[in-house]
Order: sequence, then C-alpha cells, then structure tokens
Amino acid sequence: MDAERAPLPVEGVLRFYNFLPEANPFLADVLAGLARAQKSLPPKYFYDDAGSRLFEQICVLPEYYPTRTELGIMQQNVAEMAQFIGPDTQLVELGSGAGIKTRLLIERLLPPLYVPIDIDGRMLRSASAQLAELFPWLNIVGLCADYTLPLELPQFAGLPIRRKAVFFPGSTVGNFTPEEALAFLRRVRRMAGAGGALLIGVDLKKDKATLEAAYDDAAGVTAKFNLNLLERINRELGGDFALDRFRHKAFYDPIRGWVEMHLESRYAQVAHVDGKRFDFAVRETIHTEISCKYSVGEFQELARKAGFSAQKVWTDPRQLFSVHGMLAV
Ligand code: AVJ
Repeated sequence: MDAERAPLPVEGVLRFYNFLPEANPFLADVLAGLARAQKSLPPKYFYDDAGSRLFEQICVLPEYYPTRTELGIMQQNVAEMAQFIGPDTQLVELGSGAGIKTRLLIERLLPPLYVPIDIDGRMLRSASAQLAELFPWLNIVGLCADYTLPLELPQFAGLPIRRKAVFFPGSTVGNFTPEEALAFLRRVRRMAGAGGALLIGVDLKKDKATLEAAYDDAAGVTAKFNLNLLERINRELGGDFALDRFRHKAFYDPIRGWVEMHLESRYAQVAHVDGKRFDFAVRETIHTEISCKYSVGEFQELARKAGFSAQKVWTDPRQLFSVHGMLAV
C-alpha cells in the first residue's frame, strides 16, 4: 500500500501535522515579487505573529464590518447551517485563525473530527488547544499548511465519518482574483469529495465609501497591518525598508469588483533584501492584497463552474455579507 495515502490514525484528541514545505519560500517569493514591473507581495505573508495579532485588531474595528456581520449571520442561522451539513461529518476549516465562528458551528454540528488548516502554526496550536478545552469530546487534527498550494487531505481511520464539509469563513476567498478563485474552488471541490459540503463566507459588493473605510480605518490599524509586511521582510530576510518612507493605500475598483491594498513609496528611494537592490520611484507602489467582492449570483456562478451546486445562502439584513451553503456535484 502507498504509505503516503495510508489513513492517519486519530490518536488522542489533539494532534498536529506539518505540511509546510521544508524550505521557506518567503525569500524567493519576496525577491520575485519585488522584481516585477508592478511590484507585488503575496498577502499570505501578512500573517506572522505580529500580523495575526494586527488582523485580530482589524476584526473589531468599527469600519471593518465583515467579521461582526458574518458572526451575526452565523449566530442567527447556525442551526440551519448545521442541519444543511448533516451529522457524521468531518469538518475541515481553511485559514482557521482564532476560530470564534468555528465554536458556534461545532457546538451545533457535533462533528466526529475537526481538521483546522492554517499557515500560522502558533495560531493553529493555540486556537486548537482552546477548542479542545471547550469540547473535550472533539477529535482535532490540525494541519499546518498553505492551502493556496495543492494539498492532499489525509484520510482518517477509526471514526464514524460519512462525508466532509469544508468551512471557509471570513471572505478570505476574496484574496484570489475570480480566475484564481475558480482554480482554488476546484481544489476545494476535490477536497470535499462526492456529496461533500462547502460553507463559505463571501463579502458582498457595496458602495465605495463603506469598502474603502473598511480597508483604511481611522485608527490606522490596517496601515500597520500592511506595513508589517515590510517589517517582517526586515526582520526575517535582513531587509532595510524604512517603514516611515512608505504609506498605506487602499481603494475599491468597481469595474474589477475588488479592493486593492498597496504600499506607496513617499520618495524616490532604494531598499535592499538579501543583498539585492530594489529602486522605488516616488509614488511607486508595492501591491500587497486584493479583496474581491461578489454579488450572491456572481459567487454562485463561480462555484457552479468549480463543481458545486448552490443550495443555501444566508445574509444579514443590510446585505453586507453572505454565507453560502453548497454541495459538491
Ligand atoms: C482575511 C483576506 C478576508 O480581505 O478583508 C483585512 C484581510 N486586509 N483588512 C480581507 C484584510 C485588510 C481580509 N481577509
């Protein structure tokens, strides 16, 4: 038998497996991104310890409506969501983060196994340990992995599992372009397997002012979150970015339907990473993130192309945010 595909035993309630590549791709990704005509850095590198903490601060900002709106939708509808997913389901969560919404779902769904997947190993461990304390009956197998890359979900032996459900809250799918999101959802479809379910949070299209405030808050937390990427490069890769020589920029592009975040050079300047030199013209930017917004219909169509059929959609009264219930066809 293929050793790699042998089912993993679920021994004890709390286990972790590291699926991150041996060699850290951060340096190569940064050097490649900064060498482009439009300099860019992948948003997944926001989430070091400092970045994860800053993101948690973003989630409670008055301007950042997605987190509290999605939580409200879940509080209102979690019974129906659990019923939609059904019993004996292995719950897989992508980008599990601090996992507050997860608690709601787990206490209704009572899944035999919970598999959180996150790129931030420390966040994964602390959130999982909290859940293990809260739900002593729950088997948890945490996977430290980059789910933007192909990932073969291990099989688990010895539990009454009839299907899988993938939970992907927070509108993190918005970090992909619609084209990338399609490729990603096709992989999620394979991960869910036949008859599997997808419960996914998707931020809705809305007016420019609301969106731009959400990504450029008055307290400057999002600016700090964005600039932390340069700080991380300085810390981990021996960079020499002067943080006060860059400013945070965020704007909504209604044609593309996404918010763009950039770090804009205030001056003509030079920075180095790993001994390599990068020149910045005044007002030249590093593109650090997109956050794509969808109408309910647009997202359903995208998911349909990826092999899901839309079954349910839950929204808030102001139609700011949506949570979709879909089935793998
Ligand atoms: C975690 C990707 C959903 O796009 O709204 C928040 C990240 N960036 N403020 C988002 C983020 C700036 C967030 N996601």
